This record gives sequence, structure tokens and C-alpha cells, in this order.
Amino acid sequence: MNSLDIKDVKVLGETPPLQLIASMQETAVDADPSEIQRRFAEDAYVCLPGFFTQDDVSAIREAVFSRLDEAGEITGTPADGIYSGTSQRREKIADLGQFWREISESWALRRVTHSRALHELCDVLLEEASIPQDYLFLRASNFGRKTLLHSDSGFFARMTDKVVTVWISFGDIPLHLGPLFVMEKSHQHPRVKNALAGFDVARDKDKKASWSETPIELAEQLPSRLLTRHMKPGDIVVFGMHLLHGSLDNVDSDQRIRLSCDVRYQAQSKPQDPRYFGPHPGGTTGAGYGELVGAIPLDEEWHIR
Ligand SMILES: O=C(O)CCC(=O)C(=O)O
Repeated sequence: MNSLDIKDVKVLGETPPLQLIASMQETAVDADPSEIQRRFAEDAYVCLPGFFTQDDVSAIREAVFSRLDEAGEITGTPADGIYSGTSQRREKIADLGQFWREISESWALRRVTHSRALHELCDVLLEEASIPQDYLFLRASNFGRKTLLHSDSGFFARMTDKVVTVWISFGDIPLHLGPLFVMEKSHQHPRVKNALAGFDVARDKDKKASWSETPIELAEQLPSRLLTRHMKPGDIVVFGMHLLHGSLDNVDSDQRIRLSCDVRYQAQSKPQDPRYFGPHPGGTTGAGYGELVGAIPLDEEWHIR
């Protein structure tokens, strides 16, 4: 079954052939924990629609977009999240890292990303008590943005791979706004396993985490498929460290900004990577919140890791 409206999908500017793209499987929020575990063990991801409420998401949109509005990046009502086409972030904000840190630490956001409900879900997925990382990746992706194909192991599995990524949709994210995709069963493929074994993005500086093949090329070669869906406010996708993923391109002609966040939970019993825990986490490279693509003004290019 393929219920995706393929004409809205762009991956690095290309429309994928129909056989290379399909809908993510959905798991009901109230599904039995054993069913959630079974699906996670099989697919390395679970997608739970409506995990958070519209009110939770509205408060986050208000908190984040009103700050971007201060930087001249928003037009109209801030919570609508429409890019103005320009930015005065560099002129108006003294410290871009501090700016992004304040937004990333807002209460509206943290009460969701570090909520009891998410904590309990991650206990189920990790099959033991979990703990969230303090450092999180908030992403405001305007027209033309996309996340290249990669896995999270090279970032977050230095101390343990009993870690999961939780991706949260903070708005309506139809296919042309560039939602997350995962590459179906890529974690099981020997070529992917070999490429990821021992790779650490901060130590192995001569290598990038992003794959040189496009998602369409790799899906053809493995073979695999890109699994995605029209994300709604409060939907979440939780996935393992070895599953390849990225995002579709945001090609929204109305300049709507895709707002999302990714945060990691790990087994509490395992050693913690100090880069991501504590009151002043340094992040992957040690530069703190300033190293994230979110800290880059909306009219500038994103870096590639
Ligand atoms: O939201 C995105 O564009 C990519 C998310 C991602 O790479 C992650 O959650 O690890």
C-alpha cells in the first residue's frame, strides 16, 4: 500500500520512483507495551501519532516563533511560522549560541521533550529505566532545507548504543514541508552496519556522518525504501541508533517553517556521554547550542556533518 501523494515529495530536488517510497507504519499511543517493543525490535522505529496534544504544540510554536520574530525572520502571526524571507539575527542578537540555548531550554519545549509520558515510553522501548539527554536538537527548517541521510550512532553511541532518538513534530508537516523519513530496515543491511561500525563523527574528522549517495540512490542500491508520512502536531517517531534517516526537502511555496525537535533517551544504567548531559552541555563538537543548524540565521546555508 502506498498512500503517499508522491507529487509533493522532493528528495534533494528529485521525486523518488514510486517503488522507493512508502508510508511509515503507525502504532497507536495506547498499544500494548509488548506490541510497541515487538515493532521496535523488528523495524528499529515506531511512529505514534498524536502522542502530544495540540495545546502542547501551540505553546512551543508561540515560544519559538516569537523569538525568531525578534530576529526579523517571521512575517504575520508568529505562531503561524511563516518565514519573512530575510533575517536580522546577526545584527540583533549578540550571541547566536546563547539565543538558541534560551529557545532550546524554554519551559514550553522542555515540558514536552522531558515529559513523564515520553520518559515512560522510552522505558518501554529500552526495556529498562531511561534517562533523557539534556542537550536537544530543535530544528526550524525553512524553504530549501533538508537533512541529509545519516544514522545517529556516530553522534550518540560513543558510550552505549542503548540510546533512542525521539523526533517530535511541532506543527502540521505535510510531505512538501519536508518531514522525517527513515530508510526501511537499513539497520540490518551489512553495508550499513560496516559503514557505521566504530564511526564517531567528532573523532573521525576526515569522514562525514552524511552519506555521499543520495537517499534515492542508496534506496535503489540496498535495496530499501524511504518511509515517511504527513506528520501532524504532536506526532512522534522513535528510532534506534543504526537506522538511516533524513528529511524530505521543504519545498513549501508559502514559506512555512517546519518546526521539530529531536532528543535522545538512553538506558539509565549505561555510562552517560558528558557532551550531552549537565547544565552546560557542549554538544557533539563542544561548541554548545551554537553548533546546531538551528543557531544559523534562516537566510544562511546549513553546515553538513
Ligand atoms: O528533523 C530532521 O530533519 C532530521 C532529524 C534527525 O536527523 C534526527 O532526529 O536524528
